[in-house]
Amino acid sequence: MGEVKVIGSTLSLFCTRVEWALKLKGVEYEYIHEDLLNKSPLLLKHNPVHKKVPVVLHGDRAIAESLVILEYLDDTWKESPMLPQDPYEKSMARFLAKFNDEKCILGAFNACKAEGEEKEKAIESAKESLSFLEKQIEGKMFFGGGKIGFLDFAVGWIPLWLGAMEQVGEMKLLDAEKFPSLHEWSQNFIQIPLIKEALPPRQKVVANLTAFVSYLRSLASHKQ
Ligand SMILES: N[C@@H](CCC(=O)N[C@@H](CS)C(=O)NCC(=O)O)C(=O)O
Repeated sequence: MGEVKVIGSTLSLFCTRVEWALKLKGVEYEYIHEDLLNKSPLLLKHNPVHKKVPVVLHGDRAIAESLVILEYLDDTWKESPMLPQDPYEKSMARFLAKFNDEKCILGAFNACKAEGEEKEKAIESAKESLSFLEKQIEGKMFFGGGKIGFLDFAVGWIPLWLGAMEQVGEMKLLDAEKFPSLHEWSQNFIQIPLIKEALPPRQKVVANLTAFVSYLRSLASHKQ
């Protein structure tokens, strides 16, 4: 099948979802740690378009973009399928994963870094996006039903990274009363051994995010 290598950064939620998928599939892999402040020729060669992690190398092939990688892994290793078989269900899972990345993660991050008047608006907008995820998980154990899969890994940033964003941004987004199902899913998800095993330490995620947010805020204040 060819050797599998992950070019990644352990503090990245996008890289962590790829590790979860590899572990679920029981695929052995080598982890190549990328210094995002001084990107390696290997990363630039294999992801010249975005220059971002994660990149998976499978033999002589390179696959970039975490959601694309999850689909590649699912197509290549058939055991423990992550995506639904039904075409409509599959397209919904893809749609929601994209929505999660573009609206929920970005919305929460924007709320985290926002200050002053913009903050309340950004918080409301992030909560509105999260409420769509809440509807998807209502009455279910996992997003795809009874088994962990593609959407759980996509939304898997919530227990750790959303908590870190709340801490750094001094705000609350995932209120247990407003989002009971998402909150419960999040608590259960983080207890699963496969998930726990690949999670980076919370303090490191918080420290990294704190540095990144203050860098972005200082850039913004110099522009004014
Ligand atoms: N849409 C991409 C996002 C990947 C991404 O944003 N990776 C970050 C680390 S969390 C990165 O490589 N940042 C380096 C940079 O932007 O220069 C995916 O799903 O893989």
